[in-house]
Amino acid sequence: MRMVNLAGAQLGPIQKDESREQVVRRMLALMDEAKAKGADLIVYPELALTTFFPRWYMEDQAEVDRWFEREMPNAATQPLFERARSYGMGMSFGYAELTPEGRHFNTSIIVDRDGQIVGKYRKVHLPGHAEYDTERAFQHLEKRYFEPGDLGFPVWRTMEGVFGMCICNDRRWPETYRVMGLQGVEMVMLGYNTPSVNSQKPEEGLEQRMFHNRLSVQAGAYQNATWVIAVAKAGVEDGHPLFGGSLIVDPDGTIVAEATTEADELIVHACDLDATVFGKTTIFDFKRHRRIEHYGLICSQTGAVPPA
Ligand code: CDT
Repeated sequence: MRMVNLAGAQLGPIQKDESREQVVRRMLALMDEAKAKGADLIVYPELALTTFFPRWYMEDQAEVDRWFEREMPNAATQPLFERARSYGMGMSFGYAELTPEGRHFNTSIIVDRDGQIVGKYRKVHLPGHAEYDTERAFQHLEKRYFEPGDLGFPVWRTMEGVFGMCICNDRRWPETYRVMGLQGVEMVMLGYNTPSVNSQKPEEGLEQRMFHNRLSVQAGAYQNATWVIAVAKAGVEDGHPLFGGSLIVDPDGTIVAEATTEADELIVHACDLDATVFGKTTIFDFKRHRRIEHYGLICSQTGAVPPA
């Protein structure tokens, strides 16, 4: 058995005027709770340090850039790195990254139990739009503020396993998990900020939206025989509700832990990375059963093209 005592640290809402330092204090409280529960890896949401700022339309680049981190760790996040290292706990969290070259990404990192950043992922599937959309009840401007990630979907051998990351909307795309599955991923870590209301389909109920969340994560886990942890930022941010439902799914596709609130909440599960072996070597023995001669369209076109 290769056990990872895994904690998902769901964050409740972060308001626009909350500072990084205030948020980090909440993250540290969840880390303390995770330590008390025996966790050795903690996963926080997408854009964990701030409100979900892409809902706000901004034209002034300086105003945009104040939501971004220019280095990691930095003064505000250093306490997270220090406490995690003192606990011997790995961690992953998302933040808005501004590179020295002036590039903007929606990023997450994996930090090992010695406090070293061992991996970085930049969100590939950016939802929403780039210009103000008068048709929407609220904006989702990720395409305005971020470039698509340029690092692909790497995995890392660390903490006695094979770990990968993706971010929010990525979880809805089977390609995300498959590319990591083809690298033998055993644990996919992801954070999300998902509005409780679909701005383009307001009649869609919350239950349906939560169903799609579970469905995407459970399918990705089962079809690639990997653990998946998906962690929400939840609750009402300046009048805009995000749903919770953070969950841990085993390599059989079964939910083993799920959050019940829309507040700061920890979910914990002892995950055996060896539980991935059966699915990887029998049901989805990729090398024996995949028929790549029939999958060409996946990499040669984006849109669907029905016959004439
Ligand atoms: N943050 C993020 O990617 N959220 C999306 C909502 C997209 S609505 C335009 C999600 O897939 O959950």
